[in-house]
Amino acid sequence: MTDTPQNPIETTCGFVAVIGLPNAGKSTLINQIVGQKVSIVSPKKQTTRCRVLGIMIHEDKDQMIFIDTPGVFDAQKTMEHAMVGAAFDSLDEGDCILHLVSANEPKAIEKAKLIEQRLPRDKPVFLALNKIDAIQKEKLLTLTQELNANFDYKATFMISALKNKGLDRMLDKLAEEMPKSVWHFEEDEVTTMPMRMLAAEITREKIFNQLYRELPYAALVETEEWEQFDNGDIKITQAVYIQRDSQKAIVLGKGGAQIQKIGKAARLELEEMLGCKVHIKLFVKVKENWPDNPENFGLMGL
Ligand SMILES: Nc1nc2c(ncn2[C@@H]2O[C@H](COP(=O)(O)OP(=O)(O)OP(=O)(O)O)[C@@H](O)[C@H]2O)c(=O)[nH]1
Ligand SMILES: [Mg+2]
Repeated sequence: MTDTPQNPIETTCGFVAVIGLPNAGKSTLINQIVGQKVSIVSPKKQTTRCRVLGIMIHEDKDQMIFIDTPGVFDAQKTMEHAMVGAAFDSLDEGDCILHLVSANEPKAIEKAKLIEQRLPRDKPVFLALNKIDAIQKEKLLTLTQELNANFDYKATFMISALKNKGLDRMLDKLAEEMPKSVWHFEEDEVTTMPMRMLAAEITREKIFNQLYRELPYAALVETEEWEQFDNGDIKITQAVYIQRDSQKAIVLGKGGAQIQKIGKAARLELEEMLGCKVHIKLFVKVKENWPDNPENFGLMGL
């Protein structure tokens, strides 16, 4: 027996499915754990539209693959059913489950039932109360007691994904649930999402953060071209699809000011991520009622 990290007896590797209501902080948590952005974040609900993997190595031994999922809500439209379906499918994939609840969610206990009724009884399920930085301590105790009365969680963690509080202890416990195995991914891999798609997601994040009302939900971003020049610069061309012609003027803004602002924010982040100069070109196009057509779900990673 050797002590190399890839010795199958010594290493573990497994999946942690992270499930919760929209806005619970799932993507924030996974980015914090992985140490870089793999999944986009916004203060608006239903930001994540598909399953995203965030991969990390714990204590040089355990490769933990976190599955970020779309928030669970009462789906009505075709696309919404696909999103919530992807979230529940992850329950089958996880070696253990982390149910993330925002401690400052109004009616958290009532709403958690939507998820609790679907949680598996045959594998370890953990509860994490997130956003403890934003709530009074007394409320946490009541929340913990009531949520544990409704489901038999293996343990409860109090965390702040944003402020990186309580995560080490949680990771130690989750690592104990990982099956003995060789690692499935290289040591430096953090996600399986292709760079073209991550770049499209970053633009979508800027849309979520800069536009209001129905517009973030009406937008779909696709990277159409990715070109690397001899000097190292990268040129990225993306289509921003919206549902109706009437939405075009708002996304473009006066004299194109709004779309330029979105492009600039995406460019700055991509330059930081890729470590080179990035040129980004965004084209706003209409794809009538795209959320109703499952043919478009591939573009969303569903
Ligand atoms: N105060 C505080 N805010 C947090 C914390 N974690 C996440 N947030 C904020 O909560 C909002 C939602 O975070 P996301 O990570 O996008 O939540 P999500 O669960 O992935 O949401 P969906 O993708 O819509 O399901 C963002 O504004 C985050 O900054 C936390 O620990 N404390
Ligand atoms: Mg998310």
